[in-house]
Amino acid sequence: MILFDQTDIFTTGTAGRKIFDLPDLELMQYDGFIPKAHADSYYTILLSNTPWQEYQMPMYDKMVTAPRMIAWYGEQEEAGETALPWTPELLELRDQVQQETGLRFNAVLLNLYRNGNDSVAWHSDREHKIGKNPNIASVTFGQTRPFRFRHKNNKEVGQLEIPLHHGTLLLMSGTTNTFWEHHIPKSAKNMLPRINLTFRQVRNNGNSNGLK
Ligand SMILES: O=C(O)CCC(=O)C(=O)O
Repeated sequence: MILFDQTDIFTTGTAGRKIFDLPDLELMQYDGFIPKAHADSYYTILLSNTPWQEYQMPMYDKMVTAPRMIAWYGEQEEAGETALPWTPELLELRDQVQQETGLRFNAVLLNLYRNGNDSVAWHSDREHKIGKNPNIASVTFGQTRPFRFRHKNNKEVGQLEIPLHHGTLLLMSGTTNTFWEHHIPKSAKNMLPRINLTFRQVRNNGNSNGLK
């Protein structure tokens, strides 16, 4: 069961911000957080100026190339040696996210989904380095892709599907990542590139890279 079309699962917060009313879930969705003209400009700059990298991830007993490209930014003391230094655009975006959420973030993981073949498998963001019940602020540019959530042990709650649009902010907090998993499915449709930024609060353990 996909819950997105059920209007009773969210209440409208102030000025277009949506809060979802589902167990163990703390999500705030703000479409149009970055207005279109600015979103267009960030999309173009991030797409062409980011040193996108493929990376290897464990799958069962072997390593496979992840179906997306990534870049990891932050202060090296906090985000680890692999972190790239903040760029002016990423700092601008971080400021806007911090102002909206009232939270502070010290690292950001950029994901590039080149086309419909790129995806992210079901997972939750619960690595040791971002702590229990992390606050994660996601900003999307480019192609709208559905972002799906499923509860890990309450099977009576259906899947939630949120289309993440160009300029949308999604804040995941509280127990969301403890009780829910999320993923971006592959699509057979013709899809343009999508960039997603997840701003994170990482611990100073010297070897974080934000990757699952
Ligand atoms: O691309 C997205 O919207 C989500 C990315 C994600 O799940 C992650 O970086 O952990």
